[in-house]
Amino acid sequence: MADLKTALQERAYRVRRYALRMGEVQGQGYIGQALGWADVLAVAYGHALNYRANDPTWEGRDRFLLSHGHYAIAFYAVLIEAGFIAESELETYGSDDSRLPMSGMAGYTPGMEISGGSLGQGLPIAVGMALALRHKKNPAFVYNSMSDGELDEGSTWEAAMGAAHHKLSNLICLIDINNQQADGPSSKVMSFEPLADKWTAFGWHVQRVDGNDLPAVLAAFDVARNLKDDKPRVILFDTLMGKGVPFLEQREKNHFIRVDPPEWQQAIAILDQSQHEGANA
Ligand SMILES: Cc1ncc(C[n+]2csc(CCOP(=O)(O)OP(=O)(O)O)c2C)c(N)n1
Ligand SMILES: [Mg+2]
Repeated sequence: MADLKTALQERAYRVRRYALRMGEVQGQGYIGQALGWADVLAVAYGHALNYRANDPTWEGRDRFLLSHGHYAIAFYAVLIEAGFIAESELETYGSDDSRLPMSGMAGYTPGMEISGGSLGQGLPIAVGMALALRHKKNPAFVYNSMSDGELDEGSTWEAAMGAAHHKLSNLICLIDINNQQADGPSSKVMSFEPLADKWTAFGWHVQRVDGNDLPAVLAAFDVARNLKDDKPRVILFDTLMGKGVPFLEQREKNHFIRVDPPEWQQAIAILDQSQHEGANA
């Protein structure tokens, strides 16, 4: 178990590092979100999901929907880590003809199931996929990865109601509660607490954990995958934008964290240093 946690922690470090390198290529990117969501993605692709990196459309794969398409930089980082994309390809991030456009696009990137980004569409699509898989007696899970801003969308709650009605125990929704949206803190834009109570009332099995506490993230995925009841499952992950790079964690939070050109390499150096120290601790 200790080995698994260490291996996942190393994966999370590399996900953060790939994301920072892509950010440097373009001089921009939703890096605060990528650093905050890296632990969840590392556990998803390093432990929880069934997939074949060399056969991304394998019928038996668990489906992972990137509903918040602007998190693409984070997702490409984990696709590199998982072997869907060569590391060298990150140099093309966001450029013309790249398979790594700045918002996630199905058909461009191996492993990208949907074109997210128009927020609030992932969960409704996930409900349809989960229904279809059950109909076909395919035991795969559907994971919907989404942001707290998507809780403002009525479509999210319609889908939540439908998932419980249809007893979609093959659906696992992962929500990044970073308390940030484009127009400010989520609590100021459209308050959603008490969030666990809301999902419970909608008929879901609910867990709420620190999304940057890797052992807690791992345990939550295991609970969600192994439950024996017939409810859809949601994991609410409280995360910190910029996690792992203290000067970005402390930077005034907004949807698009400012990073000056020399800071990309500084951030990578800090990340490497803390990984090195952690490995020798
Ligand atoms: C339906 C829809 N409305 C508005 C937008 C514009 N938009 C893009 S990102 C974003 C912020 C949504 O909140 P969240 O994803 O939680 O932001 P973050 O945590 O990344 O700052 C908005 C409103 C959109 N992409 N889709
Ligand atoms: Mg948010």
